[in-house]
Amino acid sequence: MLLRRRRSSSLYEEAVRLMPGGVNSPVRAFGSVGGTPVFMKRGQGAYLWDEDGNRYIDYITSWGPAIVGHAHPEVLAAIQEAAADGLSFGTPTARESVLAHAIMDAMPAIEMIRLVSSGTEACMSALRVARAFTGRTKILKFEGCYHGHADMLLVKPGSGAATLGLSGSPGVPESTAQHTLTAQFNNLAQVGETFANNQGQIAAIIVEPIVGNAGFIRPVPGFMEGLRELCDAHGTVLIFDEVMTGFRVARGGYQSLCGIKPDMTVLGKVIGGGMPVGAYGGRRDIMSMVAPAGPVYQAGTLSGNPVAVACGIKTLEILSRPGAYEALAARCARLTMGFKSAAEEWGVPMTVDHEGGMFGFFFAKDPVRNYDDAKRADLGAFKKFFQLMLDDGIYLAPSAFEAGFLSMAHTEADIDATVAVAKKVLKQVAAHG
Ligand code: HOZ
Repeated sequence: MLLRRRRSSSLYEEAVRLMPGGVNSPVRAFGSVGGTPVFMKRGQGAYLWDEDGNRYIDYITSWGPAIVGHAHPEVLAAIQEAAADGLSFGTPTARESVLAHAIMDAMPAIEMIRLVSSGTEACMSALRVARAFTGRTKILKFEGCYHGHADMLLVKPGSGAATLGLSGSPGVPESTAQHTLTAQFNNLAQVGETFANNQGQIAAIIVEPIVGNAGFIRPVPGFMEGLRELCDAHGTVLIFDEVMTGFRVARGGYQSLCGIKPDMTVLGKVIGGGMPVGAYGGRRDIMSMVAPAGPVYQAGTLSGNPVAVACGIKTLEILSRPGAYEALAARCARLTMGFKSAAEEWGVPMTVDHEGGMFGFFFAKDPVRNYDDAKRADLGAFKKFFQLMLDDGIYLAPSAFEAGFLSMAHTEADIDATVAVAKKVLKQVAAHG
């Protein structure tokens, strides 16, 4: 099946004249996979329909937030009910505490929380607080991890920058970037050396506990434990960026699976259920630094927005129902094993992995443990796979450096249909060489 997308093409032509690259977030531009971005018009459950009326099984789910499926009727009702009372007041509202409870019940390491409007905002705010708490300036992040686009975090970032092959960004002052140290994910020895070379200077380590912005890369056994020990030994704040993994790989995020308690946690995506909500939180002594309880300033007109918060509350409530995560994990396993066995059938090297409702795959023979490994995977094979899948109605992330996300609306039949397409497509990828 070759889908025709005439209207997407003309909308894109117009958009490139209006917006940089025709998009409002770089990965959407299909820069590394080629072709014209698909302009989506409507989503329902596990599906998206584009402006030309083509239907796709969606494996991006808005990059994670649409975990209960697009346009879930209960979520829509909650939003409508909140909206009927007014869109934004710039005052405290009762719902904010309801969402705070829902998050803190699932993540006991969060003893106090601040709601913001995006993951970027949450990450930069958490780091400001960590710096104030420790009285130190340097931070340590991992190559290929993405924590939003704040200046200090655009150093060897993943996501769109990795997709475009950028290791940083012009416009970030050297005087800012110099305080950001980097190490290879899963390389504890390198982290240890970095501490040794920067004694008493590292305020925080920020890490995606499963990397989702350089493809899907899980930590090797002992890595997270090692980070915790090093942070304890050096008085450094350990921040888990669970924007992707929070309420996605498990209700309590990756921290509930690995049993490591971070000092701070950053959230986004699922907690807003598709509306702009981010959050940062953690130890009470650290969070008490935040204004007006403490001196660290951070504010936002739309923080805790009533409609967005209502959307998040209902999403988390649906997710808390029995069997939600088991079903997500079972479908992810079915999908990734389906990809793997199809790849094996045609002799295409592929690694796959998943946790809860998040998955990834690389066209690689050996396990991918870090960003360097991810860059060595066969990006040409990914590009071919992506394009052929898209032309057959399967919407995957348009970058080898992004993860995939399933929703509760994806049925076994959706997964099997996807695997059937993948089988056909991988044969062509194999023929392509
Ligand atoms: N940075 C997001 C994924 N890691 C992409 C967001 C978007 O393009 O919507």
